[in-house]
Amino acid sequence: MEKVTLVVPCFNEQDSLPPLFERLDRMLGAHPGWEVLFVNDGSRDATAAVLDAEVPRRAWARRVDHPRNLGLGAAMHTAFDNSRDSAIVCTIDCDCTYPPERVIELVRELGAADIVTASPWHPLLETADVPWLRQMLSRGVSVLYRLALGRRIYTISSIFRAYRREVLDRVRFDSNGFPAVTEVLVKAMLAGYRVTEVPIPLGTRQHGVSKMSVPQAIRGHLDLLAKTIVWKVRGGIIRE
Ligand SMILES: Nc1nc2c(ncn2[C@@H]2O[C@H](COP(=O)(O)OP(=O)(O)O)[C@@H](O)[C@H]2O)c(=O)[nH]1
Ligand SMILES: [Mg+2]
Repeated sequence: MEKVTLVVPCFNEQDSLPPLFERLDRMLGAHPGWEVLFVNDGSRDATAAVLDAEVPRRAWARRVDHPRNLGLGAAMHTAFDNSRDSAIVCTIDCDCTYPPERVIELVRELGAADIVTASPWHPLLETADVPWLRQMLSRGVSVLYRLALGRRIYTISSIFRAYRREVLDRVRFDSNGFPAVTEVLVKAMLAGYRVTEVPIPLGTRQHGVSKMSVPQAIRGHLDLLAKTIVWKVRGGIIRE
C-alpha cells in the first residue's frame, strides 16, 4: 500500500483544529497507511497548545513547527521535505471549507493523474458558499491562468490537492506565501504533468478568520501571471 501524507498548514487555527481532529479520527480509521502532518507556522494564538494536546494521542499525527510565521509556501516546503517517504502527498486546509473526507476521492483519482485538485469553479458546480468578492476574484484569476496557459483548467488556486511524490521532487517553487499553491500547479502543467480536477464545492469558514490578504493576493497573481506567460512562450518548464 502506498504511504499517504496529508499536510495541514496551520496559522492561528486554534478554533479550527479541534473539529478537524474529530473528523480525521473518524476518517483515518479506514486508512491505516495514512498520516497527517501539521505545520504550525509560528502561530501566535493557542495553535501550538492544541497540537501539544492532540497530536501525541494519535498514532497517525505528526507536527513540525516554524519558530515564526514564514508563510504558506514556506510551510509547503517544510511539509514536502518532511514527507519524503510518502508516495502521495495531499494538502488540505485547516478550516474544513473543503470537506476533509473528500481527500479520499482525490487520492483515488491519482491513479490516472500526477496532481488531482479540488475545483470549486468547475462548470459542473453551480454554487459556492463564499463571499461574492472572494468568489469573483478567485474565478477571475483562474480564467486568466486558463488563457495564459492555453489549457483547460477551471480552478488554479485551491489548496485541496493530491500530488504524486515525483511532482514535488521535480517541480520547484519560489513563492513563500499563498501564490505557492498556484505556482506549483502552473509549473507542473507546463512541465507536462497530468492534472485532474474534481468538482468540490467550497464552503464558508465556521471558525477563525481567513489569513489571505486580498491586495497581496492580487499582486502575487499579477506577478505570477506575467511569469507564466514568459514560461509558456519559452516552451514550458524543464523537469529538474
Ligand atoms: N503554515 C501556514 N499556513 C497558513 C498561512 N496562512 C494561511 N495558512 C493556512 O492555509 C489554509 C488556508 O488559509 P485560509 O486563511 O483559510 O485562506 P482562504 O481559505 O484563502 O481564506 C489554512 O489551513 C490556514 O491555516 C501561513 O502563513 N502559514
Ligand atoms: Mg480557508
